[in-house]
Amino acid sequence: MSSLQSLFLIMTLGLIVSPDCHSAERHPNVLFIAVDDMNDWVGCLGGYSAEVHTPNIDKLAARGMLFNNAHCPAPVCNPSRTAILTGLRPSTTGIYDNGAWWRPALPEVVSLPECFQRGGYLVAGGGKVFHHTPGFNPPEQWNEYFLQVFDDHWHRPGSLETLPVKGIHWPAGFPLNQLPNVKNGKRPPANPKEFDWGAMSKSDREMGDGQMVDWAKRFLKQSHDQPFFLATGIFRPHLPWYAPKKYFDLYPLDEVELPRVPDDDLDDIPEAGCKMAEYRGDEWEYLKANNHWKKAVQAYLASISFADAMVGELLTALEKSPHADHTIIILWSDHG
Ligand SMILES: [Ca+2]
Repeated sequence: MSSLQSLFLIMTLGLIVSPDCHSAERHPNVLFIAVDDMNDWVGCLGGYSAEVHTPNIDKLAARGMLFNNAHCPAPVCNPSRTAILTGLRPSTTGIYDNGAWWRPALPEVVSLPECFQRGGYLVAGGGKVFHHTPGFNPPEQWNEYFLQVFDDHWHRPGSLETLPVKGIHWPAGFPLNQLPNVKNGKRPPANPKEFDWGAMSKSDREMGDGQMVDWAKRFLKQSHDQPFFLATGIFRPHLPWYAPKKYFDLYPLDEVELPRVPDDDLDDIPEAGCKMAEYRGDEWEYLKANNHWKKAVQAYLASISFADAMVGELLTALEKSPHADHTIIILWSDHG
């Protein structure tokens, strides 16, 4: 289980050396890329038993520093992200799940974007940086924010400000995986609204992540009076595993390998962890009973490769920008 919960980081730094460039005296910019729910199934970490297509992340790892023994602070979004963005472990904050709003619990804490803001940085964010439910991303800590655009029923303008709202949007043909329980809203799964996967007939830039990346590319094209901290939160490979069809085509179903699940996998896990595994374990049984395990793995792989393509778009935009030689790049995932 530990490999599924790993968090990895890649850092690179380019420093200005040109003597005629005034920005040599400035603090470096930071491009901070979060990828949601991505485990070690990337080429540079070798966590998947077969080939996985992550050329952009692998290229970044090759030119930077890869932290291949990093561990996530918690196996779900909110506590992991709160820990990363405040520097405090869940055992210090008391935030262990997705329901606890971090700001009222930590009124004195200075978050990472606030820290940069106080240090004279221009602080911009887009997509899912803090957890994506309402109130979890205090707007005053950003100079500019591009709200997350969802590809599923969350998708609506300004969704982070207004959730929960009326007018649920379902992708055409929902559920794309055609699983009966998902169609009928029954358990398992615990959350049938997002327990879906399939190829979308959309271009990269029509996807929610693609729209966020387009915004970030526009930000990178501009020159800025201050050094910047640009946080970009890519939502895939978080469920639902929707991605353009070309990413599914990378992984023909008959070539998809299932992960090894040892019988004693939970023997070294504390009781609380076993309860968590038990709580969602029925979803895996449901997949197997409906002949969907391989299809789910295929969709997760496709979503990883789509996220990798989004990382590539950001890196290319940075390379072409006036900031290319004076920006630290950090890539991380909150958990697998
Ligand atoms: Ca997550």
